[in-house]
Amino acid sequence: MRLFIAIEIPDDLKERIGTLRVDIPGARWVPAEQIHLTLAFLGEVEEAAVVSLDEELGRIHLPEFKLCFSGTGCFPGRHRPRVLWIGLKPHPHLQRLATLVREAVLICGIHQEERPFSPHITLARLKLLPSREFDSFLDQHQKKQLPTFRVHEFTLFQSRLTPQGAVHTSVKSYPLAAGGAGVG
Ligand code: 2AM
Repeated sequence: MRLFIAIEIPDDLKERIGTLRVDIPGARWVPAEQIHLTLAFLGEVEEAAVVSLDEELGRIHLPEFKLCFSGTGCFPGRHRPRVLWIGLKPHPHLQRLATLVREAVLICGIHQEERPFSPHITLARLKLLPSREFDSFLDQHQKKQLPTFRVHEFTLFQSRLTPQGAVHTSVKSYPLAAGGAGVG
């Protein structure tokens, strides 16, 4: 199974983020219903390892928390953008959750990319060099404000690659403890 672990975004926010979509040459926009915040990308995982992964993810105990969006940007840089994203204000619980999730993956012997966790929500993937439309999108949304949202669980997703693009299905969600102190 091709797997990743992410935080789901509430439907109303996904719709709202979806409305940011504009015509940028070479941009493949993430469909609104697929918008998520990736904690760890696992790639292909053997069925046997999924059982222990489920156990390890179930051991994670953290309080729920609130997240705030914070502007837009791109990876790896503005001169050669590949990923256009919306950022999130750093939150200690988010960082801790990503660390625990990645440790759980490691304990199960599943290989994962060693990219440091950089909280973002991918809006579009880009195939061409920056255009006027791209520059004006970033300029326009640099200080974009969106409503905060409460993170009360994280989810193991399966990603199936199809000729029409990746199809994401939720495998299982893991709750965070209710009543945690939020920020923002
Ligand atoms: P990102 O868009 O937040 O950067 C599911 O495929 C998710 O896993 C993607 O949305 C992507 O997160 C993340 N991911 C990280 N590395 C990946 C890779 N090598 N191939 C596909 N997805 C990857």
